[in-house]
Amino acid sequence: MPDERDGEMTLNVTRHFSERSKGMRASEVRELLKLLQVPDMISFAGGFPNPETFPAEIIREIVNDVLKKDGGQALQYGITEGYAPLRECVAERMRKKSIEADKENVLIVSGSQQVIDLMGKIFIDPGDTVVISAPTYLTALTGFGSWQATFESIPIDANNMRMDIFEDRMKRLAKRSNPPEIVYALPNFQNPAGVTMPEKNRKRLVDLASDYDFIILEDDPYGELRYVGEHVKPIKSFDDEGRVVYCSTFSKVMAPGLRVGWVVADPEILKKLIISKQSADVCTNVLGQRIAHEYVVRGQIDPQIEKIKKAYKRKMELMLQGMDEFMPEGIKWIRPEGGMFLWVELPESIESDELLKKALKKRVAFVTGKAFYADPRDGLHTMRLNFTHPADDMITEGMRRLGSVVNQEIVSKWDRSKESEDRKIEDALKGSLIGKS
Ligand code: PMP
Ligand code: G9A
Repeated sequence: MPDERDGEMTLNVTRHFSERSKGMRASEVRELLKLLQVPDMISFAGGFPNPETFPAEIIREIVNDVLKKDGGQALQYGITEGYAPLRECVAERMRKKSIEADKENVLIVSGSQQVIDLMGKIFIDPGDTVVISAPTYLTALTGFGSWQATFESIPIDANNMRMDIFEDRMKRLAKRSNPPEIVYALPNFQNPAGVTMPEKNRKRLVDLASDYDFIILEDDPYGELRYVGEHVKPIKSFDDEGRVVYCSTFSKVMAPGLRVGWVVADPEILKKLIISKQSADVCTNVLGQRIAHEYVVRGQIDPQIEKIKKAYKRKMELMLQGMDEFMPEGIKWIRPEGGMFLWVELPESIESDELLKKALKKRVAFVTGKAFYADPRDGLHTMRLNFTHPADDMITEGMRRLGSVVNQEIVSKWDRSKESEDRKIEDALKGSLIGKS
């Protein structure tokens, strides 16, 4: 029934929302984006590529050529599976990464974000379990969460997901009537903590998938962005049962605005993903796919990756220098080997929520660590810093501002705890004979 107020019927829309939508959670990164328009704001918040790396001129030429030669097709609806020559190119690139794939195993998607949604749609019934690392990519939490998944969180260390804890948890969960459906893994330069899974853990994960009968979603948007150390083979390359679904994207190595990503899966899973994509968006942006395809066949992608790696390595080093220079004692961080993020642990006395409010006033933004946990009580003293988006000099300036906010917070916390200690001493003195003659 509509509500009646002053004799007029008003809509109470809340009661029309589905149960599913009631549990949906907004992405903190997307919300913070709105603040970033403030002049002088230096943002370490969104996982944004640096716009100066975008190959706008080459894309302009490609768009011209494609529209001149084939405008009729490039502006038409495409098939849901994706532009066949692009699927072919992607499969070839996958084979170079030791993933056995041909065109038929590849679906082009509207950014790899869509894969999380489609995987939720095809595998998750309300209450089904998705195993995640803690912390994990926040839009995986909101994405699987919107399909009413229940999360099992596995802590991380410098080697990504803690495999000892993972195995113990699997043993326990296997006894339940509905053991985990999906393990969501981010093996390379994980978002948010920047940590990478060693090869032996990747192999172990695949063995465990077989033992405990779950599907792995391997999300790999950052794999190409390694600045130090050696490339590690994808989890999918160890999969001979078709249990691993691999996805990646052109967002971080070309331009995220194109919204072109891909997924590699065995035919049975791929077919379901395709059907579920049909009703999501019919097909991926066709012009975007044509641009990505031309970009690859014109031999632009590998030099572009090299160029980006060089710029981001420098930015990462600038941020690390800023940490060394401006952060007080007691702050810990993980040195990433690639990717886009630095994960910072603050002392127990500092909550990153409070810190963010103060940092924003000093015109520097970050994402609070708790956004990356399924349990809202976790990660209160952590934060994620993105080093790829700001200009080089802004990284140093942003670190100076952030360092001063952290220092002030530590001093004011110390002052407050000293004040309360002082009060206790004063109270104790009142009742004692010290100083009384
Ligand atoms: N997965 C992870 C871990 C990400 O960090 C991102 C983007 N920040 C995505 C998926 C989605 O990227 P896109 O949709 O642009 O391909
Ligand atoms: O803007 C987005 O949603 C993409 C970036 C994600 C992130 O900051 O992790």
